[in-house]
Amino acid sequence: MARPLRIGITCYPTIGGSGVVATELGKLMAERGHEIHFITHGLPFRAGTFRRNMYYHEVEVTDYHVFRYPPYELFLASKMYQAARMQKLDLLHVHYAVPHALSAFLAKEMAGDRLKVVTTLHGTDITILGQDASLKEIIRLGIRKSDAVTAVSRSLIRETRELLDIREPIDLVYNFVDERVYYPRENSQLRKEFAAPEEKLLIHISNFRPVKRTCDLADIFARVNRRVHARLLLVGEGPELPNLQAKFDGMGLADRVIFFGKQEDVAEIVSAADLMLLPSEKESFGLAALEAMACGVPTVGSLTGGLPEVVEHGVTGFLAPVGDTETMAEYALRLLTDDVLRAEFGRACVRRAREHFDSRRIADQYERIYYRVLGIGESAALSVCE
Ligand code: GMT
Repeated sequence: MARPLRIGITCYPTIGGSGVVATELGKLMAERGHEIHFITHGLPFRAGTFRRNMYYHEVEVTDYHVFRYPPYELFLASKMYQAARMQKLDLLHVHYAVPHALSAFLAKEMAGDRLKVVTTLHGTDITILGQDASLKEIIRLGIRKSDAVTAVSRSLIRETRELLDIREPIDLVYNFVDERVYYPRENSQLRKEFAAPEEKLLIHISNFRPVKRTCDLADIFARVNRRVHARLLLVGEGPELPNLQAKFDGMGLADRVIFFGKQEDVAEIVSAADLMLLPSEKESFGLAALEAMACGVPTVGSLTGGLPEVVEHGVTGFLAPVGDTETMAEYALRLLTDDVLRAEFGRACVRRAREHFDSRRIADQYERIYYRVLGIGESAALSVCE
């Protein structure tokens, strides 16, 4: 390592893939000897307890009486600037463009060009917000003023270029899981708590927003249940959850569904399942599919965004067009009714997770980008840009 860095990380600290990736990356970088300063409005989900080299600076928003909408992005920018000065930060790594890249830009304007900004695009910041004409230009500004921009899939890079007309280089850095946590576990005991021996276990993990198409999830599960006895594990919280619950009640399937709510240790639960379902409308990467894959659990999901870069169709899972619940249910049944095929997919899953989404490799890529923007060492010349 050239020299340990002082890195500020900003993300949404609540449940969601981008926050999980940012937090896990922070932990990995802290283990490598870098000093990590989370600058967020709450302690990031999965940050855990005290760790060496990890610090937390809370963004507090003052509700002054003239503010109809307290300007969170300005409080964040000020906190970034203060942390940069007090902790002598080398760079800010912000996850999710809106408003984090803009706040980082303001912090850099105050701190001077010595402070570098790396922005990681995660998906809906581009694929949903980037379509909003009133936000397009400001998102472009945040991206164009960053010293480096990364995206979590090739598909997201393509969409960023198309939607926002970005010509600057964008580094492709896939998401990762920590293989010390995500690996196939012998979970027969836990499994027994959820299902009878002859029953199959399906799982879905998300933030239950409309983009996850949870109605399709219910439809796929109902179709599967007509042919095999199955149960569905639901992990996460979100606005669609009450509707989904009502839908299962209406279908007479409520007793076959187990709602877990938010869970820290997803690896333990996912390892007990036979199959992950992810029928999303959009999915720039699909971290839940990777978490399952690393535990040897194949995914059946939709052919959308970056999901085909994660799930290899016919090898580590199956993908069908968005909304095609009939085909997704058929694929699920193919795997659930053939133990040999499922075991073969399971082995391929673990292999693929280790070969393509290994945490060390991804942390190396980010580290190279950090040194590159700072102009330190050989990495100044290296690039993984698309
Ligand atoms: O909607 C979500 O899944 C949450 C969202 C987020 O920003 O936390 O997830 C996005 O980033 C994840 C981490 O990079 C990706 O795995 C998800 O695919 C992406 N979600 C969408 O594109 C809908």
